[in-house]
Amino acid sequence: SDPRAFAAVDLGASSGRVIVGRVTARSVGLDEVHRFPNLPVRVGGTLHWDVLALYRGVLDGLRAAGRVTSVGIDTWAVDYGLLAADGSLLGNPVHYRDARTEGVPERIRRTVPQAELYAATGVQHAPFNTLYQLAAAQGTPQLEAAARLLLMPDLISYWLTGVAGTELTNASTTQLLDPRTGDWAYALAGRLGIDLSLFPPLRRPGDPAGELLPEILEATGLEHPVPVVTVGSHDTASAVAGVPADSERFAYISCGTWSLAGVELDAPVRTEDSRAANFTNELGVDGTVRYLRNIMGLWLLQECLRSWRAAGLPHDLGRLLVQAAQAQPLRSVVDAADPGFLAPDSMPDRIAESCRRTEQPVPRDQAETVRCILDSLALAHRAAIEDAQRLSGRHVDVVHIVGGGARNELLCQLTADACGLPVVAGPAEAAALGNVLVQARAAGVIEGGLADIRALLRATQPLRHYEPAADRSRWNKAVARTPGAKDTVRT
Ligand code: ADP
Ligand code: LRH
Repeated sequence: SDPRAFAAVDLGASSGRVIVGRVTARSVGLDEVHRFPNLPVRVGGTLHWDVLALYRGVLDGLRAAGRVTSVGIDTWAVDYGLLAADGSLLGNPVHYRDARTEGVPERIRRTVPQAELYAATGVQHAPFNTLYQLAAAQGTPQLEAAARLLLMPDLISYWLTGVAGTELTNASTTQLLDPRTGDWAYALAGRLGIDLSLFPPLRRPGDPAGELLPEILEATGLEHPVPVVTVGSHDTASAVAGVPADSERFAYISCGTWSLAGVELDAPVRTEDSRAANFTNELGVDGTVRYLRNIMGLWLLQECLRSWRAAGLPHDLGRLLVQAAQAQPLRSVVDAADPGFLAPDSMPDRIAESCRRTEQPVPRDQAETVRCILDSLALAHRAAIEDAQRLSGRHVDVVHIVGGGARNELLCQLTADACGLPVVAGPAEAAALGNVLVQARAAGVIEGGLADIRALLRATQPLRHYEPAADRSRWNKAVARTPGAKDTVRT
């Protein structure tokens, strides 16, 4: 039969893209119809997302997509827009890297101890969790005036359809949801004075999310009706659905601006050990739990490139990676899970400073800085995958790397070597694929569960295989140089 087309809107922290997936029961083809940069803007001392530029990118992408069966939207987690009673946006959404949550977790912990927060939500401690952002916003005119809060993908969906909802996988990143019940953590929110009625009703991947409004059809040249389907609207949920695993015994690294590394489970792990190791239990597609750790990821590299470009230094990623492959391995490493790397700016200096602080040689040139970042990421990947297995009891034989980082051959090989496990790299656009295939299932084009979606991906997507080097001793020794890598809770 003829393939059916589905549009995935996938907004990542570094770029937005609209990708058309053409799907039959046996085939999946992707066509990237539009990609646009995601450039945050600092104004009045606050770091914002340029949400209207992103929205324009979405509209341009939908126009370029042409006739589609449906549209699905996923973006990064935790951030939100506030709406007035008339539906207008109250101010520009704040970026999760903004400093407004500084000191807020400490304040919250005086009301609700960390152990209770973890027991109620299963969410890691990270300063950008929606819970802390809302606590930081308490008493501001915007929050006082707000009638509704929409998480980023739900905001885009609302603008396209006029229908408001809160998608579950992304809601699970707010630190306001109980992952056992899949419903809000009412008691916790009550104690903190957070008004859960701001969130519109929960909806799940596969649920209908409305239809493109007449004005959108006109702006994009699409023909009525075009349904919007709820997908795993947290990009990492869609990316993990898009991992081409062939059994339960796999670890994944959703490797883009962040590295999200862990395993897929049936139920959350909320032990004290798990909390201390800063693992999070986010909800996935089809009732799964994404048990993972946040690692700074390629952000470290993106920020170095941005600094070098501004300084007039070479900043071609491909060339720097070739040079980094020739640089001395494991000369110095940093803790790639350290929240000290969260904020933007002067990344090469901060990496040098971290090396100095830990009494390691400071990178002497750009290639050594890139090598330091990639060695450090490989070590952090290893720590997360070892800890995930130990803490969950789920053992793995293979590491899947998906996202833009799957295109970084050096990083994939270093990760295989550090973990002592084979790495399967790809697809780079796993989030778009997870998004498209959940839509295709809702439309009846494909059937079954995540295992069937993954079998289809294995059969259709080009993947690269990396075998680990036989000798891991260098990596074993390097672990001692990143004492923080195991204990990422910064209290
Ligand atoms: P996000 O969704 O967070 O915006 P992506 O999954 O798109 O991130 O990954 C972006 C990253 O992927 C880039 O910062 C870059 O490091 C890496 N990447 C993309 N293409 C390549 C490539 N051809 N070679 C090496 N790395 C690449
Ligand atoms: C990756 C991601 C990640 C979150 C972070 C805020 O894009 O969604 O899963 O922790 O952004």
